[in-house]
Amino acid sequence: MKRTIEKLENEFETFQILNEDGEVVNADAMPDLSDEDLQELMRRMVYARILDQRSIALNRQGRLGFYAPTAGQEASQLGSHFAMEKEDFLLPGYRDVPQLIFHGLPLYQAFLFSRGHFHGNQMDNVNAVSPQIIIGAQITQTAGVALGMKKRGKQNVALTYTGDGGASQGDFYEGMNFAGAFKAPAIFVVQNNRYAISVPVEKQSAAKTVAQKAVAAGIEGIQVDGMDVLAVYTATKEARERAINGEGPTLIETLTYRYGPHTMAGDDPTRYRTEDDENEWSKKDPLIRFRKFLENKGLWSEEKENEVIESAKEEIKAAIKKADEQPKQTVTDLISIMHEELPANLKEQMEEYKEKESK
Ligand SMILES: Cc1ncc(C[n+]2csc(CCOP(=O)(O)OP(=O)(O)O)c2C)c(N)n1
Repeated sequence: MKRTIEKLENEFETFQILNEDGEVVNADAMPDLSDEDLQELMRRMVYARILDQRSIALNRQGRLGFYAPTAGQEASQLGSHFAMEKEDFLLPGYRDVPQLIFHGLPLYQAFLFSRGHFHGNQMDNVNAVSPQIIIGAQITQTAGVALGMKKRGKQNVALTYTGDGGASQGDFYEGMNFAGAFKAPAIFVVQNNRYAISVPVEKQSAAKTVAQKAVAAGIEGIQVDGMDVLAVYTATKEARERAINGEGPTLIETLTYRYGPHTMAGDDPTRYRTEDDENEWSKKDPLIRFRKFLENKGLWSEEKENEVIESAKEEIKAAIKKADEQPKQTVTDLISIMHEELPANLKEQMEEYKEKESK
């Protein structure tokens, strides 16, 4: 029995294209991306890094509410998202705001989501649901959305994100099993940043890799260097092609790290992570690695990066201003958006609050 597990686990090698120095170590797997695409990938990662820094500052100033830092995870988040088409359906977790923005959600709405304002959850013309807070719930939802797409004959996928903690939940196995049984066009991206808040991945599961969990569901699984944007993109692109060709779902485990705290609600990573560990991972930084790769090709410069940083800052400033200008939400707003036709108890409450709010 033990030998079976060992044999299986050894099958899951980490897929990588760029090493820490930005050198191509797997030329055969190099994706077919234009120079503009490569630059766009870098632009998105730089933008996300700036958005993260500004969101943390805004949170500290009391101008944002819930916020889960993203620095360190840019390649996992934006490399995978880059393989998606606009018509594909995105089911993000709470840390996946950058993907949601690049899928079409205006930034001011992402800020409203952070503040708990209902308009932040209104996905008008964006094929997505708002970020999931219930760990693992998005996996079963994704199986359902993907099956729906298949039944409608669409050539699209449903893609979801969770963390290693999510991969330790019951919903995770259930969702993958269901999607596998129905060969639903689903992609499950597990961003293994090594901790579920403070609980290390080794304490969550006896499995050596998250990717191997695909096997029991009868679906493909791959472990990817989550600090290598090209590897993450390539794995996701292939998963998407397989899914729309009717070959079923894929589980993608990206090995990554969040530099910041779990959320801005008081988590202190120094209580469960060592400085050595943090230093080790910062050497793997996805931006440094990809910047080196692009600079060697003459596709990136300090000047270009500064332009991206400045325009990101301007965009963020304008978006927070727009978020500030939105009308304060009322209870009647909340009630009115929940149902097409209100049930009797809510009709009653609606009247009650209309009265209160008119004063
Ligand atoms: C069902 C459920 N249980 C517990 C929580 C509390 N909780 C919030 S975040 C979190 C850790 C999740 O870790 P992981 O899935 O690895 O994602 P990460 O935050 O590292 O991106 C937990 C346990 C929750 N939100 N939902």
